[in-house]
Amino acid sequence: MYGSENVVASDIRKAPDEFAAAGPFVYADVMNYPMLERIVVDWRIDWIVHYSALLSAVAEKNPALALSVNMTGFQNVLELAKVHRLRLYSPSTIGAFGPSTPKDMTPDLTVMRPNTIYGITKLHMELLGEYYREKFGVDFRSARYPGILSADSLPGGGTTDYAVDIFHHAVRHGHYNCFLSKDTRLPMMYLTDCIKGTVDHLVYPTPLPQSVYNLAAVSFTPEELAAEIRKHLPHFTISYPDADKPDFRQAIANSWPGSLDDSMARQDFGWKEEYGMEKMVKTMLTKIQAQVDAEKKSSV
Ligand code: VAH
Repeated sequence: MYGSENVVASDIRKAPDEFAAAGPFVYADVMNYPMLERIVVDWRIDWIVHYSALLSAVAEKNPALALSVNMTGFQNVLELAKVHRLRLYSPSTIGAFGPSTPKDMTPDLTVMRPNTIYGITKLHMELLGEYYREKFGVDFRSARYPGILSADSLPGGGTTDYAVDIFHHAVRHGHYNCFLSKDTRLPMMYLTDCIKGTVDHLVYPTPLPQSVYNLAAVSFTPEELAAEIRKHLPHFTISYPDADKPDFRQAIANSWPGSLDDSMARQDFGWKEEYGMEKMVKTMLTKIQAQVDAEKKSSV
């Protein structure tokens, strides 16, 4: 949209080869405020899109690191946005809801008592961002992402990871041992839709009525996803944990909504998904099959 020459990407790890030539890429530790401020000044940054966070499953395994990165890291970029008058976009998650939240068609504004470190840190982000917007006029924007599916990156330690893993196993092995129960309904979205919804929200010319919006596309269970995959791979099989030995991520998933009401995002900035279940499954399988074919070709 603005050209990669106008975007400074950053991480604490080297950029993947395919991104290295795309534009400026710098080392940035979100825990280091002076370092971040130097980047803002040296590169004349005016918008920050902040994604640094430990996801739900890894956060439960390392609460101290999750609190540092997810909370202190966000507080650093929020303070920078205040001091340097920056626009700040940082995504929240369905994980910011909790077990007492209405599970079906969960609205933007409702009971929010998350019982995971990830959810607590993301709710902290929402509330602090909203405070800075109201108190200091910071242009803070956020959307609650569902599980995001992409064929181009491997899962990053989340509870919705099964919805990506399943495709790689279906194409490569014909079977998948799902770590969630077959009836676990969760909101999901294909990456292309996530990027479009994020950019539409980020570039909207004026601050919107809400700081934080639900974003939704589809909701499905592992069993429903497996059935859709079988339309393309008829012999695909899936197995689930024993009911009396659930995976630790089952309790996390059980605390989240099964579907979201994102009508306010559709009303306020024209959000609309392009990928429904059929198109998403076909796209994921096609992309991953192409990856497998390329691997076989290069190994010959
Ligand atoms: C997770 N993929 O599973 C992330 C996401 C909706 C959940 O935030 O932790």
